[in-house]
Amino acid sequence: MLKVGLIGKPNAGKSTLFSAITSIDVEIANYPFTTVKPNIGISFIKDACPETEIKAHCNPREGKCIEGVRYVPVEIIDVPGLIEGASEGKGMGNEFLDNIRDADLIINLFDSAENDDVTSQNNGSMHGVNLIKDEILKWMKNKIYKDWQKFSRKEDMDTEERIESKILKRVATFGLNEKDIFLIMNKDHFSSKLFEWSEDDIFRFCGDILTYVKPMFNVGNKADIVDNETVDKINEKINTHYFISAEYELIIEKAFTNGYIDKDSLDFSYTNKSGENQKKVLEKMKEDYKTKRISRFFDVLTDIINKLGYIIIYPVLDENKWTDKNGNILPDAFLLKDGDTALDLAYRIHTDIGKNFIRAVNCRTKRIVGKDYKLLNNDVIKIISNSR
Ligand SMILES: Nc1nc2c(ncn2[C@@H]2O[C@H](COP(=O)(O)OP(=O)(O)OP(=O)(O)O)[C@@H](O)[C@H]2O)c(=O)[nH]1
Ligand SMILES: [Mg+2]
Repeated sequence: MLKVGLIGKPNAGKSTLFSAITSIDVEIANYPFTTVKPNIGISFIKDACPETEIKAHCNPREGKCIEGVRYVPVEIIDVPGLIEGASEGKGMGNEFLDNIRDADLIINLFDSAENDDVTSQNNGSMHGVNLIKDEILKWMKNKIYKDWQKFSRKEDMDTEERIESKILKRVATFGLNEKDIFLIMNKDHFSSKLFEWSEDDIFRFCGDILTYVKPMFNVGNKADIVDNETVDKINEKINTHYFISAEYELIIEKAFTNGYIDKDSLDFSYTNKSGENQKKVLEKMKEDYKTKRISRFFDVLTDIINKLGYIIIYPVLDENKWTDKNGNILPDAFLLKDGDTALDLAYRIHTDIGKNFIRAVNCRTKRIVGKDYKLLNNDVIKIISNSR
């Protein structure tokens, strides 16, 4: 399952957002360090479910499907707030940074309303954005650079071992594998002699981790209490167009779970349970979504996932009915990466199926495809293998 880490300064609204998108009640308060240990929950990204094409209702093993919209589960990790010096143990310390190890992508949630002075580098929301990134980079760098001279000298002496495998000894702790290191070494330039790597090179390597392996996205929260001008200014400085309101997300989620509205999207209708007060709040919110630059978090997450080249694939056993062996319709929805092949899907289902792969069927076109077939988003695929 895709794992998304929510990080940011204390009070940025991480737990509010976590609560809204996972429907798990957690402590939310207007003081720093409310969260003292990470919260882990499940949220969803949405996809048009292929069920509509076969005029049937799917039976998702995980997640759900509502009116042809498939909710594909993703894991959300709400990390306690980080402050300047966190990489050296200040505030809640750096042990929580370890949670990033599991994350496939990181959302750096910042408070768009923090300190109006968005023109200054050292104050306000910009400070929050840069501070978090700096702390993560420092934390990684410290772990890699520790005793580097001794480590690199020793590793350089071994001429047999691949450089990726040597570096892995230092970065496995961040959840990287040799493939990730290979990717970074291909995208950026580093000496093949580890001893020649300077502290700056290692900083750069860490920056590459946050670009290529665990991409970090800045998302501005509390957009409900800032004007469009502030949003524009922030956008200019850090080039993010992702602005949300965790508070509004929570209002919608609560209104929906309490049965005041019929959907958790903005095209909701009121049920007869909703009173005047609820309607007033929800109408004001709806208006703000129209006039202020606030996006729904689901749309932001979907956009990020698309940008990163994730695709959703539906593996089935019966190419006509799109079912598994028990007759469940479209039981699984897997997140894979653009460029992944039918063979990658086979391995994803099970190592044995990957090893014994024969061919696959594109269930939409009914065409037989080989192991190198490049999967397309929303493909329904049958894998034929020799394994039992
Ligand atoms: N106006 C507004 N307030 C918000 C929003 N999101 C959160 N808040 C408020 O900001 C305060 C902090 O929210 P939390 O969710 O506890 O923040 P956090 O980032 O989890 O904080 P720590 O756990 O201390 O790191 C609370 O008073 C929230 O009600 C938002 O989108 N708009
Ligand atoms: Mg919190």
